[in-house]
Amino acid sequence: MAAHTEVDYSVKHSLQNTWTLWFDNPGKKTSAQSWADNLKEIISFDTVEDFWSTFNNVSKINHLSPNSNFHLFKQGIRPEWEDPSNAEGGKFGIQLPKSKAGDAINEHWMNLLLAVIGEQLATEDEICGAVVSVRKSFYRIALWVKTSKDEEKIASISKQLREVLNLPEAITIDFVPHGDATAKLAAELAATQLEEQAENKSADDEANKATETTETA
Ligand code: MGP
Repeated sequence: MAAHTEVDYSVKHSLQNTWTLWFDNPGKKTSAQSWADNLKEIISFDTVEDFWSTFNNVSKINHLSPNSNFHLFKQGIRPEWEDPSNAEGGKFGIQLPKSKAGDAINEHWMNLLLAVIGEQLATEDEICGAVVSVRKSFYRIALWVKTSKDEEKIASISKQLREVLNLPEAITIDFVPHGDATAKLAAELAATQLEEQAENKSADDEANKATETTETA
């Protein structure tokens, strides 16, 4: 006769790290200043069971409105380029057209999360977090890592990522150092400031002209 084993459902299984889920939806394309204000910390968990109750209780990715992002990061790392753990790093991005991905995006996102929290990637120390982004015509899942310079590590993580996500060759994984994004943002900010200065100057010139005209009249 088979031995009777009792399963204790109250036992929780620890993860190696504590993870924090964040959400943001700026509603429209945002400026860098307002970006951080939109980030909302939702919950932190450190067990398999709490991961599932979180995952099962948040919106499915294909139900989110465009511009939404979920971020799952190791506790203590903010999902921003500016965080010291991200500052020298970069992200692997996989873009999936909405028309093709459909609700399969939920499975891709879940597989990425399981790989990350289950420490399935050999270079676990390099991992900062994972992001899923909903845009008008595509979804993007991304893995944020600490390095952007170690080409060997980058190639190895990319290969592992393709394996754990079971991605066909036709889907490309790109890698972008965060430095490129911050440089782009700095250039955009500088351009906006120059435009504002030019606008202020022409407003001043108009006002001066108006004063001169009033004085001569
Ligand atoms: P995004 O969502 O990473 O890029 O950043 P996406 O969807 O490819 O859009 P694109 O416009 O870059 O092509 C969108 C915008 O959000 C950026 O341009 C920044 O203004 C802001 N932003 C995003 N992130 C991840 C950060 C960040 O870490 N720090 C700051 N300061 N702004 C950010």
